[in-house]
Amino acid sequence: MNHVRRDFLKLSGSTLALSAMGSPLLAQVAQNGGETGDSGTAGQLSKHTLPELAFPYDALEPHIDARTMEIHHSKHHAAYVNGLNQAESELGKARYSNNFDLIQHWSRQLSFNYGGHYLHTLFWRTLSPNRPGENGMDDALATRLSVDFGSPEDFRAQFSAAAQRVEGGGWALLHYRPNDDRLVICQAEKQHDLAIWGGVPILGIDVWEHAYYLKYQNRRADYIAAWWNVVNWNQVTANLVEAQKRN
Ligand code: MN3
Repeated sequence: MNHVRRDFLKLSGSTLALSAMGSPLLAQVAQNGGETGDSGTAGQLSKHTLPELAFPYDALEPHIDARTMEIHHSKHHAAYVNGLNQAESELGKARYSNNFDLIQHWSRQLSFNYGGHYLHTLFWRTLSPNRPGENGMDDALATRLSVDFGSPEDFRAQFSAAAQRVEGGGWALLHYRPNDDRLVICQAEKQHDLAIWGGVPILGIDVWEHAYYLKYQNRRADYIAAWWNVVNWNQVTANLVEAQKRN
Protein backbone atom coordinates (compact mmCIF):
# COMPACT_ATOMS: atom_id res chain seq x y z
CA MET A 1 0.00 0.00 0.00
CA ASN A 2 1.53 3.29 -0.97
CA HIS A 3 1.38 6.27 1.31
CA VAL A 4 -1.25 8.07 -0.76
CA ARG A 5 -3.69 5.23 -0.32
CA ARG A 6 -2.82 4.98 3.36
CA ASP A 7 -3.49 8.68 3.92
CA PHE A 8 -6.80 8.40 2.15
CA LEU A 9 -7.87 5.53 4.34
CA LYS A 10 -7.08 7.55 7.44
CA LEU A 11 -9.33 10.32 6.16
CA SER A 12 -12.02 7.84 5.26
CA GLY A 13 -12.00 6.46 8.74
CA SER A 14 -12.64 9.85 10.26
CA THR A 15 -15.37 10.80 7.86
CA LEU A 16 -17.04 7.44 8.09
CA ALA A 17 -17.10 7.73 11.83
CA LEU A 18 -18.65 11.18 11.63
CA SER A 19 -21.22 9.95 9.17
CA ALA A 20 -22.45 7.50 11.74
CA MET A 21 -23.69 10.44 13.78
CA GLY A 22 -26.55 11.10 11.42
CA SER A 23 -25.89 13.25 8.38
CA PRO A 24 -25.08 11.68 5.03
CA LEU A 25 -22.83 14.57 4.02
CA LEU A 26 -19.49 13.35 5.23
CA ALA A 27 -20.46 9.80 4.42
CA GLN A 28 -20.48 10.84 0.80
CA VAL A 29 -16.97 12.21 1.15
CA ALA A 30 -15.89 8.93 2.64
CA GLN A 31 -17.34 6.85 -0.14
CA ASN A 32 -15.43 8.60 -2.83
CA GLY A 33 -12.09 6.92 -2.65
CA GLY A 34 -10.36 3.88 -3.88
CA GLU A 35 -10.66 4.27 -7.59
CA THR A 36 -7.84 2.94 -9.62
CA GLY A 37 -5.90 5.74 -11.22
CA ASP A 38 -6.24 6.43 -14.90
CA SER A 39 -3.50 5.16 -17.09
CA GLY A 40 -0.80 7.77 -16.96
CA THR A 41 -1.02 8.33 -13.22
CA ALA A 42 0.98 6.61 -10.54
CA GLY A 43 -1.03 5.34 -7.60
CA GLN A 44 -4.72 5.20 -6.89
CA LEU A 45 -6.75 8.38 -7.02
CA SER A 46 -9.69 9.43 -4.90
CA LYS A 47 -12.74 10.74 -6.75
CA HIS A 48 -14.22 13.49 -4.63
CA THR A 49 -17.81 14.54 -5.24
CA LEU A 50 -20.01 17.41 -4.09
CA PRO A 51 -22.14 16.29 -1.13
CA GLU A 52 -25.85 16.95 -1.21
CA LEU A 53 -27.35 19.25 1.39
CA ALA A 54 -29.68 17.82 4.01
CA PHE A 55 -32.13 20.67 3.44
CA PRO A 56 -33.35 22.86 0.53
CA TYR A 57 -31.47 26.00 -0.42
CA ASP A 58 -34.23 28.20 1.02
CA ALA A 59 -34.43 26.37 4.36
CA LEU A 60 -32.19 28.84 6.19
CA GLU A 61 -34.19 31.93 5.20
CA PRO A 62 -34.23 34.66 6.35
CA HIS A 63 -30.84 34.22 7.99
CA ILE A 64 -29.02 32.88 4.93
CA ASP A 65 -30.80 33.48 1.64
CA ALA A 66 -31.56 30.80 -0.93
CA ARG A 67 -29.63 32.37 -3.80
CA THR A 68 -26.47 32.63 -1.71
CA MET A 69 -26.85 29.02 -0.60
CA GLU A 70 -27.38 27.83 -4.17
CA ILE A 71 -24.34 29.62 -5.57
CA HIS A 72 -22.20 28.79 -2.56
CA HIS A 73 -22.95 25.09 -2.72
CA SER A 74 -23.40 24.40 -6.43
CA LYS A 75 -20.68 26.74 -7.70
CA HIS A 76 -18.11 27.54 -5.02
CA HIS A 77 -18.00 24.22 -3.21
CA ALA A 78 -18.21 22.40 -6.53
CA ALA A 79 -15.16 24.33 -7.73
CA TYR A 80 -13.15 23.17 -4.72
CA VAL A 81 -14.16 19.57 -5.41
CA ASN A 82 -13.12 19.88 -9.04
CA GLY A 83 -9.89 21.62 -8.08
CA LEU A 84 -9.08 18.88 -5.59
CA ASN A 85 -9.67 16.15 -8.14
CA GLN A 86 -7.53 17.96 -10.67
CA ALA A 87 -4.69 18.54 -8.22
CA GLU A 88 -4.58 14.90 -7.19
CA SER A 89 -4.73 13.79 -10.81
CA GLU A 90 -1.91 16.12 -11.79
CA LEU A 91 0.21 14.91 -8.90
CA GLY A 92 -0.40 11.34 -10.05
CA LYS A 93 0.71 12.28 -13.55
CA ALA A 94 3.81 13.93 -12.12
CA ARG A 95 4.71 10.72 -10.31
CA TYR A 96 4.06 8.66 -13.42
CA SER A 97 6.27 10.87 -15.58
CA ASN A 98 8.73 11.64 -12.79
CA ASN A 99 8.33 15.29 -13.71
CA PHE A 100 7.90 17.40 -10.60
CA ASP A 101 8.46 20.81 -12.17
CA LEU A 102 5.02 21.98 -10.94
CA ILE A 103 5.10 20.26 -7.57
CA GLN A 104 4.72 23.51 -5.63
CA HIS A 105 1.72 24.61 -7.65
CA TRP A 106 -0.18 21.35 -7.40
CA SER A 107 0.73 20.83 -3.76
CA ARG A 108 -0.73 24.25 -3.01
CA GLN A 109 -3.80 23.46 -5.09
CA LEU A 110 -4.27 20.24 -3.14
CA SER A 111 -4.03 22.01 0.20
CA PHE A 112 -6.32 24.89 -0.80
CA ASN A 113 -8.99 22.81 -2.49
CA TYR A 114 -8.99 20.03 0.05
CA GLY A 115 -9.38 22.67 2.75
CA GLY A 116 -12.32 24.11 0.84
CA HIS A 117 -13.98 20.75 0.35
CA TYR A 118 -13.47 19.68 3.96
CA LEU A 119 -14.58 22.93 5.59
CA HIS A 120 -17.62 23.43 3.37
CA THR A 121 -18.74 19.89 4.09
CA LEU A 122 -18.43 20.69 7.80
CA PHE A 123 -20.19 24.03 7.28
CA TRP A 124 -23.30 22.54 5.63
CA ARG A 125 -23.40 19.80 8.19
CA THR A 126 -23.44 22.17 11.16
CA LEU A 127 -26.29 24.27 9.76
CA SER A 128 -29.95 23.52 10.12
CA PRO A 129 -33.21 25.41 9.71
CA ASN A 130 -34.03 27.40 12.79
CA ARG A 131 -36.83 25.65 14.60
CA PRO A 132 -37.48 26.99 18.07
CA GLY A 133 -37.02 24.26 20.62
CA GLU A 134 -34.92 22.11 18.33
CA ASN A 135 -31.20 21.91 17.82
CA GLY A 136 -30.48 23.84 20.97
CA MET A 137 -27.18 23.52 22.78
CA ASP A 138 -27.39 20.68 25.28
CA ASP A 139 -26.22 21.02 28.87
CA ALA A 140 -23.10 18.94 28.35
CA LEU A 141 -21.85 21.16 25.54
CA ALA A 142 -22.74 24.31 27.47
CA THR A 143 -20.74 23.00 30.42
CA ARG A 144 -17.84 22.15 28.18
CA LEU A 145 -17.83 25.64 26.67
CA SER A 146 -17.92 27.09 30.18
CA VAL A 147 -14.88 25.07 31.22
CA ASP A 148 -12.80 26.10 28.23
CA PHE A 149 -14.05 29.66 27.60
CA GLY A 150 -15.74 30.85 30.79
CA SER A 151 -19.32 30.53 29.57
CA PRO A 152 -21.22 29.85 26.34
CA GLU A 153 -21.60 33.61 26.00
CA ASP A 154 -17.85 34.12 26.34
CA PHE A 155 -17.30 31.46 23.70
CA ARG A 156 -19.75 33.15 21.38
CA ALA A 157 -18.12 36.55 21.86
CA GLN A 158 -14.65 35.24 21.02
CA PHE A 159 -15.91 33.18 18.09
CA SER A 160 -17.84 36.12 16.62
CA ALA A 161 -14.82 38.41 17.03
CA ALA A 162 -12.55 35.88 15.37
CA ALA A 163 -14.99 35.57 12.45
CA GLN A 164 -15.41 39.32 12.14
CA ARG A 165 -11.68 39.96 12.01
CA VAL A 166 -10.54 37.33 9.55
CA GLU A 167 -8.51 39.26 7.01
CA GLY A 168 -9.93 38.68 3.54
CA GLY A 169 -11.62 35.34 2.91
CA GLY A 170 -11.52 32.66 5.56
CA TRP A 171 -13.13 31.00 8.53
CA ALA A 172 -13.56 31.04 12.26
CA LEU A 173 -13.25 27.50 13.53
CA LEU A 174 -13.87 25.75 16.82
CA HIS A 175 -11.31 23.00 17.12
CA TYR A 176 -11.11 20.12 19.53
CA ARG A 177 -7.41 19.76 20.44
CA PRO A 178 -6.76 16.17 21.47
CA ASN A 179 -3.30 16.80 22.95
CA ASP A 180 -4.68 18.49 26.04
CA ASP A 181 -8.41 17.82 25.68
CA ARG A 182 -9.25 21.46 25.00
CA LEU A 183 -11.57 23.40 22.75
CA VAL A 184 -9.87 26.31 21.01
CA ILE A 185 -11.03 28.95 18.55
CA CYS A 186 -8.85 29.68 15.55
CA GLN A 187 -9.09 31.70 12.40
CA ALA A 188 -8.27 30.24 9.02
CA GLU A 189 -7.35 32.48 6.11
CA LYS A 190 -8.46 31.21 2.72
CA GLN A 191 -9.25 27.54 3.40
CA HIS A 192 -6.13 26.44 5.22
CA ASP A 193 -3.69 29.15 6.25
CA LEU A 194 -3.35 29.48 10.05
CA ALA A 195 -4.65 25.95 10.54
CA ILE A 196 -3.35 24.22 13.64
CA TRP A 197 -1.83 20.77 13.53
CA GLY A 198 -3.84 18.01 15.12
CA GLY A 199 -6.90 20.12 15.88
CA VAL A 200 -10.23 18.69 14.77
CA PRO A 201 -12.69 21.33 13.53
CA ILE A 202 -16.14 20.71 14.99
CA LEU A 203 -17.81 24.01 14.03
CA GLY A 204 -16.97 26.67 11.48
CA ILE A 205 -18.36 29.77 9.87
CA ASP A 206 -17.39 30.72 6.35
CA VAL A 207 -16.72 34.46 6.17
CA TRP A 208 -15.61 34.65 2.56
CA GLU A 209 -17.70 37.36 0.95
CA HIS A 210 -19.38 34.78 -1.28
CA ALA A 211 -21.01 33.41 1.88
CA TYR A 212 -22.96 36.58 2.63
CA TYR A 213 -22.45 39.44 0.17
CA LEU A 214 -25.70 39.10 -1.80
CA LYS A 215 -27.79 39.64 1.32
CA TYR A 216 -25.50 41.47 3.71
CA GLN A 217 -23.02 43.29 1.40
CA ASN A 218 -20.20 44.58 3.61
CA ARG A 219 -22.07 43.93 6.86
CA ARG A 220 -20.23 40.80 7.91
CA ALA A 221 -21.22 41.33 11.54
CA ASP A 222 -24.90 41.08 10.62
CA TYR A 223 -24.26 37.84 8.76
CA ILE A 224 -22.39 36.40 11.74
CA ALA A 225 -25.22 37.40 14.09
CA ALA A 226 -27.76 35.75 11.79
CA TRP A 227 -25.66 32.60 11.39
CA TRP A 228 -25.92 31.83 15.11
CA ASN A 229 -29.65 31.27 14.55
CA VAL A 230 -29.04 28.34 12.24
CA VAL A 231 -26.23 26.50 13.99
CA ASN A 232 -27.01 22.81 14.38
CA TRP A 233 -25.81 22.30 17.95
CA ASN A 234 -26.77 18.65 17.96
CA GLN A 235 -24.25 18.12 15.19
CA VAL A 236 -21.58 20.15 16.99
CA THR A 237 -22.02 17.91 20.03
CA ALA A 238 -21.83 14.83 17.83
CA ASN A 239 -18.68 16.16 16.18
CA LEU A 240 -17.10 16.75 19.61
CA VAL A 241 -17.97 13.28 20.82
CA GLU A 242 -16.45 11.79 17.70
CA ALA A 243 -13.32 13.93 17.94
CA GLN A 244 -12.78 12.92 21.56
CA LYS A 245 -12.70 9.28 20.54
CA ARG A 246 -9.43 10.05 18.78
CA ASN A 247 -7.90 11.32 21.98
MN1 MN3 B 1 -17.35 29.32 0.99
